[in-house]
Amino acid sequence: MDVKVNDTREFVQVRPHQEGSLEDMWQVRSSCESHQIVALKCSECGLRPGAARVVGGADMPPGRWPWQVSVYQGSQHHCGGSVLAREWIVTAAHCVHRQLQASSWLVFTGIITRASVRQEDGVSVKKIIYHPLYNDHSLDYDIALMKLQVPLNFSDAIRAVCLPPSQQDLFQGTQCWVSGWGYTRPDQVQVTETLKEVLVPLIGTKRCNSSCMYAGELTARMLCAGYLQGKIDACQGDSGGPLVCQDKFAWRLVGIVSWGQGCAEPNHPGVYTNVAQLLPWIYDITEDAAEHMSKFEMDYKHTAKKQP
Ligand code: 4AZ
Repeated sequence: MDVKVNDTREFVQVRPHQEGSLEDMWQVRSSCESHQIVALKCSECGLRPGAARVVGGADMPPGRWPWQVSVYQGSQHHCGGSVLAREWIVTAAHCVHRQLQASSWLVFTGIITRASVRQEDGVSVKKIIYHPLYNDHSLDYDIALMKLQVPLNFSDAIRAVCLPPSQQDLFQGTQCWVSGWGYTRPDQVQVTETLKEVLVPLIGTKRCNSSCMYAGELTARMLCAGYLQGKIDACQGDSGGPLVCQDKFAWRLVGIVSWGQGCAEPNHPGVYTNVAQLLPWIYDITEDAAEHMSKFEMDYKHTAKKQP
């Protein structure tokens, strides 16, 4: 049912416990005396276009990872990133903190193959903000936001990813995906031509921080994903890009490619920025919390408020 309210200064009041049809329960009001406003908004993040097709076998169809962007410094791919909203890209602080001049950067969206990139299609950056607690030595708080000069036009190939809820049990073994144009062999110092993806299961932080792995180097702002036997991992050039996990509702940005000891080495899985730990900062900077707040997050806030 559609409820048409003339302009944004009007409210629809829904009376609880009233018999009759839904229409009878709606009352249009010009103020909200209870000060209890519930806004409903269609959430469009984290969805792939319905009709993605694999053309010609192994090539990745555009729109498989529609939030994946390539962040260029000058005319070179420098890092990955993800679309959070029409005007916001999220990437790693270590990708950008040495060069905060916005005009040095360009963002390319909706691409799979870098050869198809025309410099003039890059979107200019208005400002770059990295986390105030970012530590260049430990890579703690490895997150940065880029505000774009012009909002993106969303399409089947360009869409936003959802953020994770602040409280979610992410179990060891959860199957997540990392994508990027980074090195495909640790000894081959070259970014790839086409976007690659790999499935990487999450690894518990306790385990990843054990003496045979990262021996206490991981902070609460980090998480691990990958394989103890090595062989499959993110690598240089993937930094800043997305680690996404799918839940019942959508794909969510659980991690940002951050660091690791080498690439794909045994007992040294990829280390990712733990996005769920940095949500207040992201919301604060983008000033648009409700836009990409997940259903879980709303539920959580709701129940948290109810408690005395
Ligand atoms: C890097 O140098 C880098 N194996 C990114 C990811 C990983 C290692 C290094 C994870 O940007």
